[in-house]
Amino acid sequence: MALEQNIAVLIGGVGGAKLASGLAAILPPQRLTFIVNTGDDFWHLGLKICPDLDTLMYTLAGLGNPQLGWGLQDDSLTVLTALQKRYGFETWFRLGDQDLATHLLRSHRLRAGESLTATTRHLCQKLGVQPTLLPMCDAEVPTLIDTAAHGELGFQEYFVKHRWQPALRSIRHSGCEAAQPSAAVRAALQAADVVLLAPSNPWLSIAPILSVAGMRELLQSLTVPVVAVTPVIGGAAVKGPTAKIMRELGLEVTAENVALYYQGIISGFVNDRRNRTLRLAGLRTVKLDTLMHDINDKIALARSMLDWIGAWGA
Ligand code: FO1
Repeated sequence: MALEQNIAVLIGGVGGAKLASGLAAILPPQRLTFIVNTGDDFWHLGLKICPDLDTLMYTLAGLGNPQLGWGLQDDSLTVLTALQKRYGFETWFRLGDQDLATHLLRSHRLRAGESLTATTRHLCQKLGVQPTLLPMCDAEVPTLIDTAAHGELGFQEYFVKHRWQPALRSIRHSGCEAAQPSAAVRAALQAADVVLLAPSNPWLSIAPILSVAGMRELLQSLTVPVVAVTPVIGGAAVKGPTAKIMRELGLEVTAENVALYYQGIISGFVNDRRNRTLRLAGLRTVKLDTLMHDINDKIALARSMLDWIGAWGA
């Protein structure tokens, strides 16, 4: 893979952050842009929480909590404990003291009229994160999950409070029709030599990005490789609710069904060597080891995927 090529990555969640680490380890940071899901975002205790932006930012800054996959390593819960013990304010959403600094500063800057794109750039700069992190858009497009047991839930209510256990009936991206890719997102995609869809949950983490009005058309207008990485390995998801959601949507838990979900957007698909071979008209596929345990696995997957794509043109 020629290292002077620009890579843009659609990404969200913990699974995507793993591949991000591998890409960031082998690519010059000025060649790497992440377009991040903000459908998980919500206002909580008067603060704007952006889980997927923060997970990626902390991970790339080397500050992420490796056990949890989100939040900051070595954080504490003094403020949260005071809220609960002194004021009886129970919250199911665990916010660490140092993590709160991020939410306080971001909320302050947003309230001062700065865009989420500009605020994210400021936070990344302060943390020394060199690749570019772009929210998918600057408008709020909250993901809402309709469930049999509790009706419609906000994303974090579904994912954290109810631990993604309620059966999911449908998902909607509120405000997506009025949103648009930011100028920075548009520029990054048009400058990309390769676009990747990270092994994030397609329905929860990538779908919100694709729901932004004009985003699908923008991706379909590109003439460069657009390649997804399977989040499904051996009929299961590596982590989180992907497999459960596929079953609840009446889909067999296969890489084919992920590739079909992305049909019309992707020209390539990185399948896992444990999965059965995938054949879809017009789609280039390869089988790689997509299970990432440590940084070496992440680098190996990033390198082998970019080498495979780099050989397309040959
Ligand atoms: N996930 C949990 O399972 N429990 C939590 O209490 C929790 C708090 C939290 C705080 C900040 C943050 O950036 C992420 C947090 N997450 C928590 C993870 C978050 O719900 C997920 O990472 C994404 O929304 C889904 O990928």
